[in-house]
Amino acid sequence: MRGCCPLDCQDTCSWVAHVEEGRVVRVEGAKDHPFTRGALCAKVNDYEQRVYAPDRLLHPLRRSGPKGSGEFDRISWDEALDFIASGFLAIIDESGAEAILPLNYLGSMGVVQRRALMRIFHALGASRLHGSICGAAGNVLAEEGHPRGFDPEEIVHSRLVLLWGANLLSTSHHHWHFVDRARRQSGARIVCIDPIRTRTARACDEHVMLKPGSDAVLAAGIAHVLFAEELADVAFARSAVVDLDAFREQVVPWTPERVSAVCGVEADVVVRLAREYGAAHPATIRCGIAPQQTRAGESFVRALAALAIVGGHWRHRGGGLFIEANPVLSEASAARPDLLPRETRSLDMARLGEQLTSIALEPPIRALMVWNHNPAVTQPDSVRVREGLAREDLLTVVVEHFLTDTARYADVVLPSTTQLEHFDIVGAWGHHYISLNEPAVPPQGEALSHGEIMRRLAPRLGLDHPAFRESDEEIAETALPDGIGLSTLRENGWYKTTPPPPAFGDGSARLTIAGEVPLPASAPAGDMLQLLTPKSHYFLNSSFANMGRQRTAMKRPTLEMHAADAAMRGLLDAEEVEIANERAAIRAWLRITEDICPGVVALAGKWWGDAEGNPVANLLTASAWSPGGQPAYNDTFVRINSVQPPAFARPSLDGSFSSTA
Ligand SMILES: Nc1nc2c(c(=O)[nH]1)N[C@H]1C(S)=C(S)[C@@H](COP(=O)(O)OP(=O)(O)OC[C@H]3O[C@@H](n4cnc5c(=O)[nH]c(N)nc54)[C@H](O)[C@@H]3O)O[C@H]1N2
Ligand SMILES: Nc1nc2c(c(=O)[nH]1)N[C@H]1C(S)=C(S)[C@@H](COP(=O)(O)OP(=O)(O)OC[C@H]3O[C@@H](n4cnc5c(=O)[nH]c(N)nc54)[C@H](O)[C@@H]3O)O[C@H]1N2
Ligand code: SF4
Ligand SMILES: [Mo]
Repeated sequence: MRGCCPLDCQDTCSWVAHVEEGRVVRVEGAKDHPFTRGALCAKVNDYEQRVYAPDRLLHPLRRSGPKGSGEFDRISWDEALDFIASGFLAIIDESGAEAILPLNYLGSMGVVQRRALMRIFHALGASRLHGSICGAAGNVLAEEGHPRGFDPEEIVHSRLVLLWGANLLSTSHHHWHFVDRARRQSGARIVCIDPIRTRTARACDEHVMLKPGSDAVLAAGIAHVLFAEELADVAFARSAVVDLDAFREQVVPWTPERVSAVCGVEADVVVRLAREYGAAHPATIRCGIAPQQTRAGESFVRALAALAIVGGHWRHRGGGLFIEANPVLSEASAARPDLLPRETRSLDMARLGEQLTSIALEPPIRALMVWNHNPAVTQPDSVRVREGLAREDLLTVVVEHFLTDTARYADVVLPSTTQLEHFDIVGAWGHHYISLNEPAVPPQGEALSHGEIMRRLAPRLGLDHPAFRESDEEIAETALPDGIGLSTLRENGWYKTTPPPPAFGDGSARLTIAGEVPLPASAPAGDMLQLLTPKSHYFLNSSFANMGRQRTAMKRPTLEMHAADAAMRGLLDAEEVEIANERAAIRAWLRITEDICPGVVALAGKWWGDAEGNPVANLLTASAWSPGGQPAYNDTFVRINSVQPPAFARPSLDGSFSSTA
């Protein structure tokens, strides 16, 4: 059966599910899909294991113990939905519908799984949601009109690819294929700019190791050389932006020597990079997500957008800046915002901890329905998020596949179908294909698709608009562009849409590229190190952290540290360490390496609190955002201490400490 991967990944692969005697026995990447090219990734190539996992949620649950304890009793769907409906209606009566928050993210990118339930909350007049806990900084630039991508298959025409804080071989290896083809076909050079020598960095022609957060300075240095050596495409830049002179002024002080002192990159490397970047026609900057995740996220993206414009690379096919690409799909309309009874407030989804604990919010949030999201692990400042989720007066419903850290705080847990059990269509944020997903097997246990949950819950809330009677296929169809129906998608299992190419540089200059050149965040104390929390090879954010194979492959929570930093602290390879700051303390095993920038430590993988050492990285991150709302996960500094039994402090799930000494 033809389907596709629903996960929050730029590759959105198409797959074929092989069914024998009513069970999926294997999923394999669609061989005829131009982007998937027959391969899934190390996370997903046994997705059927997720369907039949022993810890899969298969029926509704109602809390029987304290919040967060994970103690539940099995209940029926009727009991669960009646309980939710009466709870919501009582809250609407007392505080108004805006006291209810539908909290969802990208656990599944399917149109039905993501949007169907929103129809209910729109019709009720509940609070809406905006913002992002991923790449909000890039979104800010896009809202200003900056193009942030093109058809990634065209990257094969590029002559120089700068993978700027992007770890493609782990996070989107189908994209790597096209980058590597540029190298094999036309001798393109591939340079990785990353504080860590990642799997991807090792596969590139060059790895430039820089201090985290110093990227805007490096970009300013490159621009400085482009202007100084007359390598800038001034005519193109002038036709695209309104502030070229201000930008040129801004980079004048950033000589290669000054850049070198800030970034830790040799001055002659800065000069050489700039010369290569000026000479390549075209060059592409492939901008990743992690470097956006600082208080200066927007300045980082603006600096890269500026380089692409000043270099004139957008003139050529396969050149410019690539952050993301989307097919033509009107996903939001499947959520039926037209059902809103009135203008309602919209809350920033990246500030959940603040919103659940703030006394200023009027009305306060009294009910949450969570789907496709594990905020207790993935939102910044999870100490505060968990404090909010633990509120006795908060009615929390979590729709999930598994009893995640978040689901443990729920009053009611509802079991969701997985991608092999429901119909859906999926857009993409890394290419231009709309993908079809046909169910391969019926729902397991009592799991329901989000469309079906909508159809059963809506009448209990007194909602009887025809939108609440639509089938999952009809819900999906609402998002499709004119002229494309499900029958079109069924021909191949996908359909490539081609959005118009970025229109700028046509003389109607309107963009801005000047701004500040932020310096990297500095440690609050001399003995503290900067904590990075990059994506892991085998987990998809916190998804799969409970799955046996993926967890075995990850071995154990591992903190990477430079040998010089370890020596200074007398720490030994493979020993257990405490990672602590004023917020919390978690534990991991040390890996001493030369492959990370000194002064920096990295904990890959969004582990759940049930892993040994409670290695939930976001217990350490602050409630801090860029001006555009980008969570600043990377602006986190920690102390690393050896764990000397028996005198170690072990944080509980809510971040408080209990001494085991
Ligand atoms: N295997 C796997 N794949 C995934 C995911 C996953 O969890 N696991 N998650 C998916 C999601 S939601 C996303 S957003 C994408 C993210 O995809 P990527 O952006 O490729 O992944 P990240 O690990 O967030 O960051 C990439 C690199 O940025 C580096 N970096 C960190 N700080 C800085 C900095 O200040 N400057 C520079 N230049 N580099 C820096 C990190 O060391 C890391 O190697 O991946 C998607 N794909
Ligand atoms: N410190 C730190 N924090 C980060 C990041 C970081 O790099 N460092 N990365 C950030 C980024 S880039 C992102 S995108 C976010 C990701 O944050 P989240 O969106 O919370 O990502 P996941 O951890 O994958 O959680 C998604 C949940 O959705 C569930 N799910 C999947 N499919 C379905 C479905 O069909 N139905 C239902 N009901 N549930 C489903 C999964 O089981 C999983 O528990 O995290 C952010 N947080
Ligand atoms: S996670 Fe990404 S690479 Fe892996 S199967 Fe899904 S879409 Fe493909
Ligand atoms: Mo993300």
